Amino acid sequence: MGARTLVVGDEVADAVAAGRAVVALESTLLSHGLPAGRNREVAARLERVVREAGAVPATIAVLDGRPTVGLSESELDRVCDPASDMVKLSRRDLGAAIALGRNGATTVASTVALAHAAGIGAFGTGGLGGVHRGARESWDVSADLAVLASTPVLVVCSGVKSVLDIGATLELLETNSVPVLGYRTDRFPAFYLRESEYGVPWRVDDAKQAAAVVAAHREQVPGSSGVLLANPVPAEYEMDRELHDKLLADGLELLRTRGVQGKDVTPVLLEHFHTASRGVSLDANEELVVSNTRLAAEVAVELAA
Ligand code: PSU
Ligand code: MN
Repeated sequence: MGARTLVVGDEVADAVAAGRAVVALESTLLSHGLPAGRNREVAARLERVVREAGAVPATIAVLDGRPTVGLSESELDRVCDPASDMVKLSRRDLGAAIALGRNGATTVASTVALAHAAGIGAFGTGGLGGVHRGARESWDVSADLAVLASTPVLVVCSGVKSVLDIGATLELLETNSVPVLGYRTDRFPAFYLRESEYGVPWRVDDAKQAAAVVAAHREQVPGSSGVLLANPVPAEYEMDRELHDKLLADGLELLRTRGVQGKDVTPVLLEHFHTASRGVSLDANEELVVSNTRLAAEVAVELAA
């Protein structure tokens, strides 16, 4: 990604140049993960939370073929407007969207790539993409994993969605030398649920510790992988496990009968959860993204100190 094509907002560019804390935010969770209207409120809330923690927010998207880091208010309006017809862009899609002048929302993979190109080292989101169930046949493994393997950006998320094969995802993260830290937990979280059946290799208990690990990792393994900081959904918003398991079973069945594949899998499943739970999963989703974004900002502030 040449600096020539990257558009960086003034506030973000100034903060990066001065070594101040900046937090990248993705746009796919807005355009493809949340319903219209609600997504704009969440976009504003995320930026507010970053500022309250003393950092500068940088929401990322491709607009009219311009990869943009640090969206303005009107650009956030566009990203959240269904009429903009945002394409879900993984990292491989960036060149096409840029060359063809399209509007696109960035996933974890493409957000991390563009954040790194702009000199940003921390990113808060909802759930990382991973190895899908049945990947042995479908080969559906999110590009999020490969990008994290090769890009030194801290990603704060609530683990991966339970719709994925969590064990296989953790194995691939290990293969790719991506450190996984549990935030105040010894268990790897499962998005809507605070705990999966898998443990984390390392635990940290405050932002300072997390920042120290990130700094040491960057120093010891220069220019290599990112770090995953896994922060469970706030307890009061965790979904009931029984309801969760039923929605998941129904959702997987829905994918099968509708023949949903590829990049549509995650948005269709999220939408199924949101409607079938009558918004319960939506509240959980919003609160976990907010909590992860706040933590990303706290760690970014420590890293900048
Ligand atoms: N987490 C959310 N909502 C989302 C996603 C994650 O709370 O919409 C998105 C992220 O952008 C992530 C993507 O990178 O889902 C993974 O998609 P796939 O499995 O197609 O790689
Ligand atoms: Mn996929």
